[in-house]
Amino acid sequence: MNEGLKIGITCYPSLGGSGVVATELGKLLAERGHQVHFITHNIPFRLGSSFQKNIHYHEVEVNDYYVFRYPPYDLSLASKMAQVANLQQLDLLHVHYAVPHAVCAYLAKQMAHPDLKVVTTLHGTDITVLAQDESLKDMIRFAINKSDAVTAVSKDLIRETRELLDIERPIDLTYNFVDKRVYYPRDCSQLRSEFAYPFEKIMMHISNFRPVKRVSDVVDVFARVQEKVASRLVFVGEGPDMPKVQCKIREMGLEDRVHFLGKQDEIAQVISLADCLLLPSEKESFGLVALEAMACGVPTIGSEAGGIPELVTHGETGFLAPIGETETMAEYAIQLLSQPMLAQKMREACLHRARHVFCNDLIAREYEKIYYRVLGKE
Ligand code: GMT
Repeated sequence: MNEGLKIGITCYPSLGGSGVVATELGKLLAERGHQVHFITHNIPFRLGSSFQKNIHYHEVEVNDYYVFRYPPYDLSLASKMAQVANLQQLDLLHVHYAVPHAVCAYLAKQMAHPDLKVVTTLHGTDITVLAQDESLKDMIRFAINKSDAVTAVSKDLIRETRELLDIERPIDLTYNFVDKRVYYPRDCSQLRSEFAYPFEKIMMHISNFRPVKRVSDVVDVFARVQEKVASRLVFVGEGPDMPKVQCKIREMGLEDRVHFLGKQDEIAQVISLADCLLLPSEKESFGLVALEAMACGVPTIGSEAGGIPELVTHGETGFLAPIGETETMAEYAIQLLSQPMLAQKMREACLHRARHVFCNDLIAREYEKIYYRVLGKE
């Protein structure tokens, strides 16, 4: 049995898959007896405000000194990381998202005690979007190469990191995970009646409505499906493409069949309402929301982008089509929503796959193995 570790975690604390994964991992590690120190500019939203054993929070305060045109958040973060590492004698910093977190961790390591290690987890757009920016590319490559271990959330992201940044060092695969105590099919018969008649099906899309999510494709798919299957579309979340999507829905005369729930905290409850999730993204290193749906027994119909095919097994736990092929996606959705036996089979396959392949304990152990390896305590 290995000893408990002292781990600093830095992530984007607001809504977003990388912040969710980092926070949930921190909570799991704390339950497993490690001392976890979140070092962020706000309390991560998934952390909650109640006291949790083994979890500590260190706020990064940015100095707004009058000569600064731009307050230097990155320097304040690096300095705070080093301070916490020294004061708490952290074993390692686990940073989520390359920019600026892996760069700040490198700087912190130069200032902290000599045994401090840095583990960087790549989540997606830090590579698929930012690493295409020539002004950031060298810095991202530098931070990745200087980390003691690097993990990425899908094989596809590992491949893309190697290709885009010409990186040869080992990168560990650490899939996203769900906590089976939270994500399971919830009873939502009462809530369901607020959105749909008993004979109607519910299709759902959950995202931050960024252009990479191709939310307009969701509307195209739904427009075709509702001509053949009595159904409703429920949107959860909000973001930059929301006005465009609302306009499209009005133009297509679908507003009576579409519901917008805005941002929601109780995703397991909301997702359990759905008969299928739509995820037609342009880029998606993993697709945490499809895993959350899977764990609640809800199949995904989506694109073959990025790591989605590693999560959703085509024909077993959902259906996938090339990016932008909304007609094919609609055909799959009609098949799923109109064949109760297929829907039941997929639901069972979803529950099985989520519990056995992407379960929290399994992935937490993978991370622990990496920590002990970099610390030479295998
Ligand atoms: O998908 C988003 O827009 C949020 C983004 C993030 O950076 O928080 O999510 C990324 O990380 C998640 C957790 O690892 C992955 O499940 C998402 O697929 C990934 N998003 C993209 O690659 C677009």
